[in-house]
Amino acid sequence: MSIEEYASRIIVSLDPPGGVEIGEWLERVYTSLKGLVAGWKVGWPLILRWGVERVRSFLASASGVRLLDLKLADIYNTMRSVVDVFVDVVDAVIAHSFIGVEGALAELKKLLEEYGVKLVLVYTMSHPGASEVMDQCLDRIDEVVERVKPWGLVAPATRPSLVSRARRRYGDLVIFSPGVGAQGAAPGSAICAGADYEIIGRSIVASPDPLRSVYGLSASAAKILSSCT
Ligand code: BMP
Repeated sequence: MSIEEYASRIIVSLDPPGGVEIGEWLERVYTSLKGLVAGWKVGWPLILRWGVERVRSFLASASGVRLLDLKLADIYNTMRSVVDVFVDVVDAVIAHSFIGVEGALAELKKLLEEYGVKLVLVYTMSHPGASEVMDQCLDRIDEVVERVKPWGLVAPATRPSLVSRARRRYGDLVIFSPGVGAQGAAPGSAICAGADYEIIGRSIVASPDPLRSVYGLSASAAKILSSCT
């Protein structure tokens, strides 16, 4: 896989590092990588530190896939009032699957469909503690995924067997895998396990030269990907 091919499978998690001037930092990351990476994930760290209006205007003009990662986990009525703030400037919204279908994910999916926005569900998470509870419930989570039929899933690069499990069950869903780089998973490893995209934050966005970091990640990924594809 070439540098461009691997980069086109990266979603950059735009979580601002401590101490940066956010406008300058975002400009540097975005202009270095736009057109090269697949897209951007925006969540609480950027929204709370930079403000809703600035984040909205960045998203409105950003090219690439725009994921809103607020990990929604509430009753439908509350999720709707949160989603309403961003629904016109994002392509997909991430919600937790453990909240269940009725009164929550069924209605959220319907609302997003009306806006032409896609739903991505968290399958299980990348931190070690996810194996204490979330991984134990995957059979139940599978029932939710099968009923809701989201567009995509988030599955952990740090536990590639679970990425493979999701891929085996859901051949047609788009799988996003966080955990590459700062959390320890090797670049390319989640793609090898069946992910479509690797979500990468700190290894790119905390670097003074994000483009160089993507090149470095791509070089590591090339070795892994040559043995699995
Ligand atoms: P980093 O590469 O800096 O670890 O960032 C990963 C990003 O993906 C963060 O925004 C984090 O909140 C998110 N994430 C994760 O790390 N694990 C998950 O299971 C789900 C996530 O959304």
